[in-house]
Amino acid sequence: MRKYLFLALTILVFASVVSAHRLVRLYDVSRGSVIDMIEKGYDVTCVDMRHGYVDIMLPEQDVDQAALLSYDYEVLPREWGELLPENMDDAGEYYDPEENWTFWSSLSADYPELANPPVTIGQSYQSRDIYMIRLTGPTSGYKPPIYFSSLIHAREPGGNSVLIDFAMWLTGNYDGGDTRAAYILDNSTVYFVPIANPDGYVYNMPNGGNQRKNMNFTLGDGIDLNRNWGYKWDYDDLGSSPYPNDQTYRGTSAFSEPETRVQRDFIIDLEPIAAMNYHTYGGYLLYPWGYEDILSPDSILFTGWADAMTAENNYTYGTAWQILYNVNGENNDWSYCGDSLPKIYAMTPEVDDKGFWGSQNDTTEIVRICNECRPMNILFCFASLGYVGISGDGEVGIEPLLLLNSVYPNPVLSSASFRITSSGSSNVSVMIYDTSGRIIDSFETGSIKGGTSSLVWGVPHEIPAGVYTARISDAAGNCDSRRFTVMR
Ligand code: 0X9
Ligand code: ZN
Repeated sequence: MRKYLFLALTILVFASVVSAHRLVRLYDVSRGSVIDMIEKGYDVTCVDMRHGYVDIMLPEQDVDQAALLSYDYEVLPREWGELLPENMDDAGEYYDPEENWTFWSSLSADYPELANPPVTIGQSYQSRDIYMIRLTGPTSGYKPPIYFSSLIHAREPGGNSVLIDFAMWLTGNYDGGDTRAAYILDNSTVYFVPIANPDGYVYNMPNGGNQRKNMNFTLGDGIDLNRNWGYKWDYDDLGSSPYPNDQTYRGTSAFSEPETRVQRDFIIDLEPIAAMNYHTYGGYLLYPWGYEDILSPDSILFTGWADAMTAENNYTYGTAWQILYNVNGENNDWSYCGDSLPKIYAMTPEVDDKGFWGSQNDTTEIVRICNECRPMNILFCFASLGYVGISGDGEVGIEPLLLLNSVYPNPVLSSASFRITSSGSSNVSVMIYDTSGRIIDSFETGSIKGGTSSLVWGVPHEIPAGVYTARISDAAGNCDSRRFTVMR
């Protein structure tokens, strides 16, 4: 039976002329059948093995014929898969390209001490600017960069909404409001690349919204920018296609596309410690590896982070091959691999939006997805800054490189001894934070030998009794932190 189904679907796909499409949800599909569909070039838009369904995008004229097939299926609302005519000029409640520009520019006007005006980091295939926005507080010192991106897939505006919301939350809460915002902006530099595929996004406005790839039509209908990155590019054809008209077409070579080169060069220059590359949809939180059915050396860390990050929104977490399907030439794997720069703890949320455009007429739904992703973003920043002592129960151990073993005595009276273990010799810097995340003191050691040492800190007279956090970091970016109490 299955083979006839595939034959029928194959005919449907190849017989179709480009036109309106509909999302169709097929129930009770085995993982093997999903992989078959992907290999046959179907536009598989969401896989949910927890609930036993898969969504595919089909040309509108073929949807009725799909009803004849044996799957239990449902045609999803039209607005899940395309921009409705009334929203074709402005993406409805999502932010269209102009609204993005207005929002990100106004952020620097409204919060000049926190946000820079958008900065162009390069041009797309059709010569549109790809821009970034940098947010940070006025505190000085090394403030690790954390990277956020969205719309590498041009039909996934829900991720862009989440970035806009997070930037609003960070800036709006920096002074007063939620002290976690001050902690993040005082201790890190948060970068946003809100439209990673501007040509596709601009094209989608008057054209219904089904463009996922970039607009380089030299060989087909675009290149999947999330298959064009240079780590394990072309590893195999699972979830990455050599055929130019497939939705997962990887391009003629790694980094063949200007959009991926622009992000690559910016990231290499920036050396972020962590990245959230937003996609939609499904309600997942994914992390490396994607290219093969193996766990990364940091599996325990990713599992611990993801477990805590999804505590509120209940997103399913894991590697792409555990949750969805294998992918290669993908952004996260390249960011994490450590080939071109130190490892970036890169994760991909798949926002639980209603399909691609399902919230276009419903602000409350956009607010919902933003609300459910905001705690995930906040915790991600805290976790990547080493502030949260998350331990996971993943399968693979990681070797600690720098540990803050104890603060002695604790409570501290006039001076404290921080006992640390370091895997090699390096300078170590120590920062002391209060509970709202403000840096109240800091010092740097000379070169410390590998092994165990004690760093002594005299408590400044002016600091009041209370709970504080010491955070140590070395030149390689290893860090650890520990809380302690000061008594007077
Ligand atoms: O296929 C993709 O590129 C992503 N899914 S989407 O439906 N938005 O296209 C998933 C990429 C997952 N990759 C890793 N987490 N490594
Ligand atoms: Zn995507």
